[in-house]
Amino acid sequence: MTHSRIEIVRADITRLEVDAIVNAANSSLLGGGGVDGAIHRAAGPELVAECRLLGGCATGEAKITKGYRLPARFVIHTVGPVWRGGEHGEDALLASCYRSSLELAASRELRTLAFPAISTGIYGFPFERATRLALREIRAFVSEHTLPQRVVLVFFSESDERLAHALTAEG
Ligand code: AR6
Repeated sequence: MTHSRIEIVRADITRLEVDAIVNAANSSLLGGGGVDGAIHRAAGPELVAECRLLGGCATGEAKITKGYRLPARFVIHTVGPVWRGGEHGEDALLASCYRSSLELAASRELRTLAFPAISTGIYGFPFERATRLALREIRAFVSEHTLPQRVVLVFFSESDERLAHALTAEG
């Protein structure tokens, strides 16, 4: 069962009108490919200018900026782990990305938050393992906090969205 406050959608995350979208960034926070590149393109050059002031971000942590030209008001930048076989703390670091982003959103009193599938693209984290972990962390957080009120898990491809729906049915 998906929690009533957790939603799974297929979308381009840069189009979503939510309080904040999460960016699957790298530790420089200065942009890159994948969803990071799409977010920086859609937000405009002011985003990288603000990111330059943040001094990077450690893996598993999160930092917030404004959303500039995005429909989202804020961007929460988090740095997922690079998959190195699963024995290098990858699960704990990915869980920490979700928790840190949710904590930051709650501390800013944000009501709606959208996540991409962090680390499952260029960083190579196995999709099913990452999605189960994301669901577990988000469910645990929302059961203990009133904010964010709604959390959206965004998938880019139809097959990823379908698989995510199947995984939510597991429990
Ligand atoms: N909206 C929603 N999801 C998207 C979008 C989009 N517009 N574009 C891609 N995805 P990735 P990572 C999905 O590679 O694995 C960057 O260079 C994509 O299908 O963007 O955490 C950073 O700077 C995949 O499921 O992030 C880092 O160097 C998911 O987003 C590195 O990539 C994450 O894929 C981070 O790699």
